[in-house]
Amino acid sequence: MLARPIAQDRSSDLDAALVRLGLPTPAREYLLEKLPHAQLLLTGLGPPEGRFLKHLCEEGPPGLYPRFLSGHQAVRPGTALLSGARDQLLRLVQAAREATDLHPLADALERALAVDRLPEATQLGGRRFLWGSRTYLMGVLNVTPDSFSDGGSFASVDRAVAHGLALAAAGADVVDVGGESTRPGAADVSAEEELRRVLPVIQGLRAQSGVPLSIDTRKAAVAEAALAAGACLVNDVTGFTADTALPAVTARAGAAACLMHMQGTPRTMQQAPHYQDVVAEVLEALASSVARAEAAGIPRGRIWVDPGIGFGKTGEHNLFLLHHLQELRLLGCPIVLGTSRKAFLGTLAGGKPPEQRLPGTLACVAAAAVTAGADVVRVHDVAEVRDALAVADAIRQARAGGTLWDASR
Ligand code: PMM
Repeated sequence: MLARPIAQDRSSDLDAALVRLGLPTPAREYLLEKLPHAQLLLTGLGPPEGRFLKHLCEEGPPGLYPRFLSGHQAVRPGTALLSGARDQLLRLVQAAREATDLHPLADALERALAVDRLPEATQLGGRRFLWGSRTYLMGVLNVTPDSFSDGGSFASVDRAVAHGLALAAAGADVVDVGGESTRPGAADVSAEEELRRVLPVIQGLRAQSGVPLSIDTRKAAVAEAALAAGACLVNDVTGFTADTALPAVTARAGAAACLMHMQGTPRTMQQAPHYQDVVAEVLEALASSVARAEAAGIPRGRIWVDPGIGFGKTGEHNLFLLHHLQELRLLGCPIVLGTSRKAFLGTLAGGKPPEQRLPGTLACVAAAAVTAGADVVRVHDVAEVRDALAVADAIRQARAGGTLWDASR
């Protein structure tokens, strides 16, 4: 059972309105607990949950509970929409808690009402990632002969290390080192070959820079050696589904994990991507990935999630996911977004090759930052994206609208 906020007042926006009313802080805090409106999409409801919601919301005292709209049960069984203010929804959670056997419904609703809460900060190397303060940058360093946009560019260790240092100097908060291409149709690489590519680069970067390093791999053997050499984040494009030893290796090293969603494998994923509801399926798969990470002992504050743009998804799927990225907030983890130079951006711009996709990349990261959809963007062009994010993050956080908005008066 899943309850997803598909539309929700943002507390920060509502608070700005309350400031305009001249209300003092305690009154604003009280109202922010009650007023925000949310539309929750419910899926996977059983008949008892459906009956309970219908009874309470349709026959309870007017105004006490949210509005309830049951889905077409012949077409979409177990679906419904709840629409109401926070205090109405909280009353419903309380009623579900007090009923027999409705705890899963209460839990699902409670999780949906907590999406405004910021994920726990992540400590990576010497740096603290304080979510909500700005959009963080993951710089891409592919040490592969065949990645789609930069394959072969950094084939020698010296060139790769120099590029990693340049990414750090340009403002990358973490540098993601990968030795296996995951572009559509890419062939598998052995652990030995992957290690031969990435290990000297990680060692070289570690010797010359304090920037946190991430290892982009699906293999426990590669991750283990990379973590021992100084990486502190494992970026697994299979979300801990490919190598069952990878979660434990990550946990043992005290490392963080970036868990991505992919439908299929790189070899076949773009042949016929298919979803009934791409957001729901990505959400459910990522929830399983997070559960695998937690079961291995990786704490919540060290788990990042990524919808896997372009991994077993059509251009339409990518755009729909980007439009609904906020729904992934339900997982309570920071959201990583990798759209840099990807094919759908080239298509939207009339068929541009990877080296001409920077404008599309900038538009995409800026849009995600303004809507607070992403906490980390994984990009090739760190300096350019950093400047775009400086503007987009400032727009999202703008609070000084003149004396009418001044909370201190
Ligand atoms: N994309 C690629 C590789 N690794 N990792 C994460 N977490 N998210 C992504 O979107 C992602 C990834 C493929 O792009 P590349 O060839 O430019 O590295």
